[in-house]
Amino acid sequence: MPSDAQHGERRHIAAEPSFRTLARVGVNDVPEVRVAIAGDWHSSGYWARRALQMLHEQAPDVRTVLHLGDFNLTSNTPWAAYRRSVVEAMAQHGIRRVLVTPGNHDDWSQLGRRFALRPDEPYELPKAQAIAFLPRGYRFDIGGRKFLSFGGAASPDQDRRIRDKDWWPSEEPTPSDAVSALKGGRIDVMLSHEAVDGGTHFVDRVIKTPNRALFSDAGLDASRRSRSLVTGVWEQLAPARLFHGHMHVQAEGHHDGGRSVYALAANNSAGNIGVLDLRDLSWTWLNSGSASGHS
Ligand SMILES: [Mn+2]
Repeated sequence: MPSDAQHGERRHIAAEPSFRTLARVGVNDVPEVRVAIAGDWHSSGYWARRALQMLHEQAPDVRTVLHLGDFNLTSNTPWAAYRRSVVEAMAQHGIRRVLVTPGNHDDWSQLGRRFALRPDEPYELPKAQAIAFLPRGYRFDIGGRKFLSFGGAASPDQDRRIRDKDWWPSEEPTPSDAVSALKGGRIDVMLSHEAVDGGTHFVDRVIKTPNRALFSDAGLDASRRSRSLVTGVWEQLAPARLFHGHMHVQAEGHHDGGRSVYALAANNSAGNIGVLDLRDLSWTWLNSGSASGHS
């Protein structure tokens, strides 16, 4: 396997200098035709097991899960149990890698340090190397499709949180992150935690009626700023597909030029996970029970 992976990577680099095949956390010995994409899990080991079981039942060929953040990377004790649940469920259901586009509830003290040190490398968890967090602006290639991961989001309830414990200033993407993300040209699929403005009608409606009991003016300003920045990246790169989490609702929006936006719901909800066919970029929601729902 290592020599195959290396060979694949070399061939790939010759063709596409700015995209990587993720050799170290990769599945380069297996041609991938479909990948799964999942919304927020918030350290629910129960849900992670259920979602991966559902995935295995409905799409047993899938080897990669692209996670849209609020995976809840942290270092406390429930984290170890949750991480173990995810790793065990991955092994049980044939999932070779989980690549996380970080959310606002992933430990940016840890991520920020690591990404500053190695800006071009996925952060493979020391005790679970098949789970890797992607730097903001990271580009990669699976099944011939070009992906951009643009993680982070501003917490609208940041005034109720403790700085550097469960809220981090660096969770919010910056204008210079956006500039870097735009370099490297066109992409097929953008993955973000943060929502965009004008992506789906339902998310736009949710944004218009914020929970003012939880969210301060400053928090809502930060959220607006972060969303508008991610919206700019999305509009300028104009990918065929954008997938985001953060809003905890399932929605889809279809735009000119065959471009679509999918908002993924959080753990314990329908619309948390689905399958993207890399041949034609078609998307199928996976739901418990037989129906595959649309909102
Ligand atoms: Mn969340």
